[in-house]
Order: sequence, then structure tokens, then C-alpha cells
Amino acid sequence: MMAGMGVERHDGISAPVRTDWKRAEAEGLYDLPFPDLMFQAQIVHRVNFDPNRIETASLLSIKTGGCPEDCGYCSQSAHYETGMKATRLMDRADVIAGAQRAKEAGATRFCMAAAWRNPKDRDLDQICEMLSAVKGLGMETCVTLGMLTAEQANRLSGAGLDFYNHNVDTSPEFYGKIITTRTLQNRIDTLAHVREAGIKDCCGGIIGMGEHVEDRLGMLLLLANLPSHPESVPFNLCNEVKGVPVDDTANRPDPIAMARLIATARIMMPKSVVRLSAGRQYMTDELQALCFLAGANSIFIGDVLLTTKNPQRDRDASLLHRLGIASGVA
Ligand code: SAM
Ligand code: DTB
Ligand code: SF4
Repeated sequence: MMAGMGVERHDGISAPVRTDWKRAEAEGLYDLPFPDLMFQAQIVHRVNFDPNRIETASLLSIKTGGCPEDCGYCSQSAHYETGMKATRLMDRADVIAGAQRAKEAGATRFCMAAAWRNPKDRDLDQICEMLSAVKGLGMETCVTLGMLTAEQANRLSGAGLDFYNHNVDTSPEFYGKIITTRTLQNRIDTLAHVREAGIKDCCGGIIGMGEHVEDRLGMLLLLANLPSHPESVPFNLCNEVKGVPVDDTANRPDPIAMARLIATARIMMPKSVVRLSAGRQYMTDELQALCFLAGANSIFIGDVLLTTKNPQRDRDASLLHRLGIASGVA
């Protein structure tokens, strides 16, 4: 069968938000002739978003290192010799100062990350205080704290949290090669608690850990067939970390494969904000532009992510200026 045959062509307007995608459909989209794939992705993107605007978010590691999980890509896992010093939870005043700086640099969302398997209830007291202070600055809030119970999700919701980031990271088939200390089902349970508490899910994964295209599409199918699509879907290219078992250079996607994946995600999750997350420093300006055309509409700004590098602010500002893309809320 020719690539793309049997794939329903839609006008984007009538395309419903579906949570029953089949593998053959995902493969059919991904394998379309590139111009057809990009055209479909652009139609879907333009129906649902302003194509000339992207969201700019900023990250802060509020509790770094010493994590008991064994995620094979992570600088913060206590299982590997990465040279990362474990810190305590940051003081509220320092977190607010970080949020203020991010706001001045143009970020509209502030994402606070802690290297925990799960937060303790007393940690949540401090997190809830940080949330109300960051909201007071007029920014959207996001936290990523590991696994949550339903009660903890309700507490965060009560404190006004907008988004909770918790990634599936990869396909169900590849997952066990990367993480053994918590299951994919644990993660899916946390995502359900978050959704049921009325918080928006931010959920995506990592590309370039040695997985194959089938795994990347398996991850898209997993995300697109959740009970509802995560409102934010981050795509991280694996960032180099010395001392971890995952080799970030194994199967890093070629630029066209990256654009195909973003376009397929855009079509399968038409109303979700798709973020080019970690690893943009490995992408040329041209590839980032292609990914924005394919439907990506969010980036992290700032010179560091949590512990690894992000493109310099000047490079991002210049790129968006040359593309005529405005930044703010997508
Ligand atoms: N500890 C929390 C958790 O894992 O749920 C939150 C922080 S964790 C650093 C958030 C996400 O960052 C991970 O799920 C993973 O997708 C991404 N990440 C971590 N290290 C990375 C790396 N070296 N390259 C790309 N993405 C990475
Ligand atoms: C996500 O998917 N990517 C962000 C955010 N969620 C928390 C984290 C990227 C971290 C990259 C590795 C680091 O800087 O340590
Ligand atoms: Fe811990 Fe999160 Fe890193 Fe996994 S990704 S080791 S849970 S900080």
C-alpha cells in the first residue's frame, strides 16, 4: 500500500477530538508524503490556534537531585553518579524572585519542579504557598512533583494550580528499558487524579533514548487515547547527562522525523498545546521553524531548563523575531 493511502483527509473543522486512535491511523499519518502531512497539520493547527503565536514558559528546579527513582536519562536520580548535589526545597521568597525574573523575561507560565518520587503532605503546605504567590504575579502555574494521591491533587487544585506536569516518557513497550522504580500505570493513575481534581494535565515524553519510530508513535497513541487529551504535550529531545545509562545520541531523530512526529501529534491531539521542550539546543533554527509550521506552539525560555542547557535568550528572541511569531499564551 502506498504511504498515506486509506488515511482520511479532513478539513480540520469537522475533525472531532478523538480518543480512539488506532496504530494503523497514526502510522498512516506519520508516513504521508511530507507535504500532505504538513498541510493537514497546518489546517488542524490554524482551526484551533493562532499560528503566529507561541506560548513561552519558564522552569525552576525548586528541589534538585537525590531522587529515589531510577529514570535512566535523569541527572537528578540518586542511582547514578552524575555529580548533582541534592538540595532542600527552596525558600518561598527565592521561588517568587525566580518567577518575577521569568515574567520580566517574557514567560507567561512558571513551572516548578521537584525531584521527588512523591511529595509529602507537609511539602505540599509550602508548595501551596508558592502557588498563590506566583499566581499573584499574574502568571499561569505548573508544578511537577512526582506521583500524587487524589487528596494531594485536590489540595493543589484548591491552591489554584493550573497545570500538573507528569510525563508518560515513552511507549508502553519501551518504558521498562528506561524506568523500573515506578510503573506506567502509576503515572496514568496520577494523571487521572490531576484531571479529576480539575487541574489541566501537562503530559508528554522524551525522544532519542534509543527507541524506534514505532515507540514514538506508541507514545502518541498512549497520549491521544487517554480519557481526555493532556492540555499541554511536551516533547523533550533527550538532553546529554554524563553518568546516566541512557545514551542521548542513540537514535536522535533526524530533522524530518522530528517534524513528522510533531505534525502527527498536532493532528491526533488537535486542541492540545504542543511544546518543543528539552533539547532545542540540538535543533537548528530551520528545524524549530519547521516544527512550528507542523503545529508546535510552546517553548521553554531561559538559559537553563532544570539542570541542563536551553538555547540562550538572545537566540530565541532573534528566532521568534525573524519568524514574526509573537510570544505569550498560545
Ligand atoms: N520528578 C518529577 C517527575 O519525574 O515526575 C518531575 C521532574 S522530571 C525532571 C520531569 C520530566 O523531565 C521527566 O519526566 C522527563 O520527561 C524530563 N527530563 C528529565 N531529564 C531529561 C533529559 N535528560 N532530557 C530530556 N528530558 C528530560
Ligand atoms: C518536561 O516535559 N520537560 C521539562 C518539564 N517537563 C519539567 C523538564 C526538562 C528537563 C530537562 C533535563 C534537565 O534540565 O534536568
Ligand atoms: Fe526523579 Fe523525575 Fe528525575 Fe525521574 S525524572 S529521576 S522522578 S527527578
